[in-house]
Amino acid sequence: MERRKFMMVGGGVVAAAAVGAAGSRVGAGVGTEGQLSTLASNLGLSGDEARGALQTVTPPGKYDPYYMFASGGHLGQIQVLGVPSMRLLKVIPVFSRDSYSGHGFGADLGNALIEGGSDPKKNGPLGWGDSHHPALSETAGEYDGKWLYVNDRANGRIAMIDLGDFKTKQIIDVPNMGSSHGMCVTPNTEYAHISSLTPRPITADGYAPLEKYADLYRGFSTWYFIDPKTGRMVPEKSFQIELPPYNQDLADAGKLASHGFGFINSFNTELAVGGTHAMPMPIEAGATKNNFDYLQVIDWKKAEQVVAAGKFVKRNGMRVITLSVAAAEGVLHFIPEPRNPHGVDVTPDGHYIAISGKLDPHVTVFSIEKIKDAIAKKKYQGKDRYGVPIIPMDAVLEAQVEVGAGPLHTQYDGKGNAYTSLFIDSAIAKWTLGPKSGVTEKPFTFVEKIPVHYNIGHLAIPGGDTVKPTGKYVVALNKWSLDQVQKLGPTHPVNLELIDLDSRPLKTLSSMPLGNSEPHYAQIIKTEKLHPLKVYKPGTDPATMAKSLFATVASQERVKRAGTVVDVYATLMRSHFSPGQITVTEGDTVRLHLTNIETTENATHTFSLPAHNIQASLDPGEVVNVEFKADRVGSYAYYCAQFCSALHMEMYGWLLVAPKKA
Ligand code: K7E
Ligand code: CUA
Repeated sequence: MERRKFMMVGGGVVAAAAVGAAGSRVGAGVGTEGQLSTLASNLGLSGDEARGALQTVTPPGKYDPYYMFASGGHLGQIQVLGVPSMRLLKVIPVFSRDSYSGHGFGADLGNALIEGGSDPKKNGPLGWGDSHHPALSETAGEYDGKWLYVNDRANGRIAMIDLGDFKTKQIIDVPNMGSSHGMCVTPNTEYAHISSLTPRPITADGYAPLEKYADLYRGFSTWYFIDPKTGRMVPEKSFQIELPPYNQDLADAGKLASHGFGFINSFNTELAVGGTHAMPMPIEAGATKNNFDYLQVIDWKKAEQVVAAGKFVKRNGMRVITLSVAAAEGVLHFIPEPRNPHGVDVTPDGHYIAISGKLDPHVTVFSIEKIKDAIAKKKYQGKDRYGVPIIPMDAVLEAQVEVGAGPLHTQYDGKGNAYTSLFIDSAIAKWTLGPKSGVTEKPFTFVEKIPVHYNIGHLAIPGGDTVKPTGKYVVALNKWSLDQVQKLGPTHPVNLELIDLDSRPLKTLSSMPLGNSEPHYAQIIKTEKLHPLKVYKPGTDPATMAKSLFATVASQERVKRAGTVVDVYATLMRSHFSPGQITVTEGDTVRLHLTNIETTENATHTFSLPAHNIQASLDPGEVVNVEFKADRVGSYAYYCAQFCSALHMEMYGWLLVAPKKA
């Protein structure tokens, strides 16, 4: 409200912006145009900079209208930002250990996820991951704010985060895959899809010499069935489709007109495996010889039927439709696409699929109607070396729009416009899908370009990959910040830039260098769509969201001993642990059952135990179990690491590990 009032002062946008940016400098901000423009000019702000500051300010105590869920790259987490303020509000640990939240440092849920979410035969135990593509759950093609899925590019894993408590609840090591990239959710969250990036041998031990690459290495497209009540992935109801050993890149699920289909880009149809010291041939050279790679079109509804008919093999517990069955049953088709594509993005109405080839200055647009028609009429130009039918590109091509150098990813504004990130140009290109855009009557026309700083990867618009984008902003997720911030040593932060979609030409509102890690993809959802918990019901186990068997109430704290196993039922409350002393004997197994009995939101405590690498964090109402072997004699002061009250410093207790009597 206040903002609007300022805006109306003689239309003095510049003046108003100055208060937004530097209100504290003038003490009580006085809304007269003269003072505000003086402020703006004293700060050396241009009109656009001042306007940007005003349009992005979220005043103290007010909420941002959008959440942005951005992946955390090789820090392995999810970052939650408010839009348009671009403030980093939370980091949700997923694949990597995190001592702030106690994820992977002794607390049972985090430990189970981190240790259990890897297959010891294949890759475990893993302590980090590389989160790339967050995918919010959807109902009827729109984000519903319930769950979030994300892939681990490094190890081929997939995770589920509950947006009730913003905690990771499930990590699955995807069988038969060693890495992953393409990740998406189908329009009614029927499936979370994850595909491999680098192929893996289908041999029993996961090894095969590179001379056997074409025969023994395979990619996979995995469809994890999602329990509609819990949001959890159910491996027994899921299936995989075997793919050639091309590199599978990004993936997107069809919607509306293309519902039931999945699209995965591929590169390296050359099957390059790199060179040796004696015969240098980098993969980048070997994998860029062909002028065309393939868009892989998967009919997942048909795949469901093929699996139901029993036409699958079981590999490492997963139901797999082999490549030959997928080709024969019409589950899999290929379409040539300009070489080395990266992004594939279905338009909000589902009619078109936009492909960006890193080495081609165009966005290539395919039509789902034409694809369906070609499949129905078996209009094929032949088969690839694995027997997969190839649909001629001409038969399904709708348009090619020249956008600039290094196009990667496309998002939509719901008003008929598309926005494509240009990595090499360091820019975003705007182009129109059709007359609805109001920009031009002519469909598939380049409109304008806005520079970004620098090397943009993904871009994100609120709802920009759903059936109903809600527009307003596009966030550029730039890999490099170069000269944009003061010097920090050779590695600079990534740089997010907020761009106003309603301005013509497009204008940058603000930039937010992020010194945390590299978000690859992000999705932006309206704040009102989420309904997070304030506190847990007393005694909740976050793994099940039900009452924990170990929940303890005040005055019921106790220590039980059975041989060398010591069970401690403890509570945490401002500002003490009960019990405040725990005495065990060297060699005992200690099982701590901790309950935070607070009922006030924000009243989080930790159980932090020095010398044992144990760190657990407990939200109000939460139960956490910690188990360890007391194999080091000594006196240890466990404490609460969260400054929770005036007597927080006093919130500690003693663990005594007494020597074993000879
Ligand atoms: Cu382009 Cu993993 Cu989506 Cu990074 S990927 S940018
Ligand atoms: Cu509890 Cu500090």
